[in-house]
Amino acid sequence: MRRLSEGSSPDITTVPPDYPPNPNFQADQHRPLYHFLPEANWLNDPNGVIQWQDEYHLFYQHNPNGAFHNTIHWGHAVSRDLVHWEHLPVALTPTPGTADADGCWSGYTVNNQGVPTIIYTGIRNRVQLPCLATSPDNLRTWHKYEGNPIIATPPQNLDVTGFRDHCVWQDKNGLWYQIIGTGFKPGGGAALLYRSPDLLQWEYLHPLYSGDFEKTGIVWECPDFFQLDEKFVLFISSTVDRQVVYYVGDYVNQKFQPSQNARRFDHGGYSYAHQSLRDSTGRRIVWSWIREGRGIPAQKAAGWSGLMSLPLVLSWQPNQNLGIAFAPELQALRGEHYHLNNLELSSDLPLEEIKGDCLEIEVEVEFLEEAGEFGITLRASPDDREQTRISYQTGPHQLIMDCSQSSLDTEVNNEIRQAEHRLAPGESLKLHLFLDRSVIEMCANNQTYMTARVYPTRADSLGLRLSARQGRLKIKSLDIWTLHPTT
Ligand code: DQQ
Repeated sequence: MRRLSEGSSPDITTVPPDYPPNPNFQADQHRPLYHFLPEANWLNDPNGVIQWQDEYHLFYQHNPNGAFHNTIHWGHAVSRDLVHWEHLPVALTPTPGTADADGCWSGYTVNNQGVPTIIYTGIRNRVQLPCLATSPDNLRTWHKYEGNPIIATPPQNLDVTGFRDHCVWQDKNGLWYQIIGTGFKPGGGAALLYRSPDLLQWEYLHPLYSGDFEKTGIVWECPDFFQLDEKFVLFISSTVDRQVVYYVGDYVNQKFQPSQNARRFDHGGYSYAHQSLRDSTGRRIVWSWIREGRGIPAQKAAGWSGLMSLPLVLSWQPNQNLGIAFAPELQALRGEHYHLNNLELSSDLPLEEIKGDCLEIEVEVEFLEEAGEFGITLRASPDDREQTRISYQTGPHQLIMDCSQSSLDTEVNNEIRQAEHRLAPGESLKLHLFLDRSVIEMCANNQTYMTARVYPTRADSLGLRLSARQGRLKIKSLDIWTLHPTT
C-alpha cells in the first residue's frame, strides 16, 4: 500500500506524521499481508464506507498514537478494486475545546447534492453527540461544521444508555433520515430514527426498532439499515458477547417490522461493527472490524491491533436466507494454483505440494454416507503440535473451527467455535476460506460466515491436510491458491 502525500486542511489539527517503516513488521509472522490495516497502531470500526465516482473510500476508527483504543481519529484509505488500498491522510482528528475533543467516533458518509458529508459521533467528557463534516475536494480533506454538534441532546423523554453511531439515507422526496444507536433503561438496545431537510436540523421521530436487553444488550452500536431487493435488513452490534446480529423485515410508516428473530452474522465471533454500501453495480458490500484474539500487552508489543474484514457481498439465497460471499474482486490476489477433483477420501490426506500462511481455499465435498465428517487442517507444524482444524459433521450439522491447538503460546485464544449449518438433501458442502497469517475468514455454502484469529509460534506452521474421520466422502473439487501480499 502506498501512502499519498498529506493534503493541507485548516481542520486537520494534528495529522500524524508519516509512519516510518516499522522494522518489526517485516519479521512479524502474525501481521496480515492482504487484509486492510493501518500502517501502524490501532484500527476498529469501518466508517463512512462509500463509492465516490470510481473510488471506494474506507474510513475507520484509528488511534494514530498507539495500538490501543484511545484518541480516536478517522483513518482513511481509497481503492479502485476493493483489493488494493492506498492510505490517505487522517480524515477527522479530535479538535480541542469542541464536541469531538475526546474522539471522532463512528459514523456515515453521504452524497448531499455532490458534497461529500460525514455524520459522526463527537465525544467530549463522555458525552456522545452527532457532528458533521464536509469535503471540498473529493473526500481528501474535511471541514467540520462550525455549529457542531448538530443534535444538542438525546431525546429528553428517554433515559438512554448511549447516543452514538449513525446510518443516514435520503428518501425519494429528498428528506434525510438517520438512525442513531442507543438503548433505553431499563429496556434494551435501540436505533432512534430522526428526519431532516438538510442534514443540519434534525427532528426526532421514534425508535426505528428496539430489542430485548437479555438477547442483544442494553445498547446497540453501529446500526446499519438498508434495503436489499424487496426486503429491509437491520444490522446491529450487540454488547452481549460483542456479537453482530441482523434482522430481516419490512419498513412501513417509518418503522421497521422484522419478520424473523435476530440472527447471528459471524459464528466465529471476531468481526464487529459491520458497515455496508451499495455500489454502482447495485451490490451490497459489507466490511467489519476483525478484533484480536490475544491480550492487550501482546497487541501493544506488536505495534498494531485490529484489521478490516475482506469485502463481503450480500444477497438472498433461493431459500430466502441471507447470502454471504467474498467479493469476486479478491481473485486478483491469486498466485500459484493447486487443484484436484473427484477424489474419494476415508482417512487423512496431507497436501505436500502446497503450503503457506496466505491462502485461498475452495472445496466442494459430497458425503457418500449419512454420517460423515470432513476436515481441513491449516497452519500445521511438521510435528502437528500447532494446527487449526476446520471441520463439518453431517449428523449434528455442525461447522467447527477448532483453535485449541493453533498456538503453543498459552496467552492467545484457543477456543473451539461452532455453528449449525444445514445442507439440503443432496447438497454438497462448499467451503470458501481465506487465510491471511493470523486471520481466517470462511463462508460455507455462501450462507454461514465464520472468523477466527490464530497465532502459531513456529515459522514452519504452514502445512495443510484434508481428512475424513467418519464415513466416506468425495472431494468433488479442491482449489487452493497462494495469495499475493498487498502491503
Ligand atoms: N466503536 C466506536 C463507537 C462504537 C464502537 C468507538 C463500536 O462509535 O459504538 O471507537 O465498536
